[in-house]
Amino acid sequence: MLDDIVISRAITEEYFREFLDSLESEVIIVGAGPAGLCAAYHLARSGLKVVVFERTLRPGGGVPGGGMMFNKIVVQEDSRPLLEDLGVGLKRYEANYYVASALELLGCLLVRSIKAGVRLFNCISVEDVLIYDKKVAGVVINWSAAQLAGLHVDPLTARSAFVVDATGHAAEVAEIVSRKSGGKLFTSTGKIIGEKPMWAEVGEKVLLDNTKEVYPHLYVCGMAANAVFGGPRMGPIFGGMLLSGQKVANLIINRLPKD
Ligand code: 48F
Repeated sequence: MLDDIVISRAITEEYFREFLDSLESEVIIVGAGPAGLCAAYHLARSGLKVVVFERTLRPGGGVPGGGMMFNKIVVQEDSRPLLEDLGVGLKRYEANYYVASALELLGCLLVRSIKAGVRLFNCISVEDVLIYDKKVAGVVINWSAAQLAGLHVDPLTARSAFVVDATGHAAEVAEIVSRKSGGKLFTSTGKIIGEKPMWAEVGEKVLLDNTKEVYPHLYVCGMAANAVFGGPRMGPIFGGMLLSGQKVANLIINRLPKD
């Protein structure tokens, strides 16, 4: 026998048990694209409590679209160990170029991060931040559906020791902090510099340097890092996104015990 109400109660109770337990954490990651998911996986694997908020119904950001909806991605040699660790099959194309299934990468990122303990909430948008004593201390969240419908719904909050902006090209969290702090980001202008035109070689090269703290207790990774610090975009090569996620995780892991 199956009781419709037991099914509804199971979903509701389990969702809100996890949600309540996620209101305070060590790291909140905004955006479940390749950089955010890779960061979440490495942070959770090191034993930290990690919460990811993703605006859309389907996590993965730009991964499943591959290049122009051709669902393959390219990665370079230095990111190969990371993909192998995730369990993603790679096909050598020519020296320093490997091709992978975009969907397999997304599947592996999701499975590995959730099994490592990441709490991933889709359909929730970050619309603001908490700033206590000039440090980012968490995020302000709302149902994406409420935003899409234009409903006047007040948000809720989630607190964490660190926040990571992994929102991609728009660098939404850094943009909010820049606006609300009066341009106090750790960039040359204090504001978002803005991404430069496509150039895979340079974009991938500067990405790891740009992956860092951009305001006290706010880090940027992935395309958001190049957008904030003025690096070029790089299109459907994804090695840098994954390495950037891993780097931001290591920066936070090395810092947490001291704070
Ligand atoms: O855009 P996205 O895939 O960012 P990424 O991880 O990777 C960039 C590549 O996809 C590609 C590229 C490759 O070289 O250049 O563009 O840096 O993933 C960002 C995720 O963040 C979500 C968004 O829906 C997407 O899934 N997101 C954006 N803003 C918010 C958000 C927000 N305010 N709240 C919650 N999620």
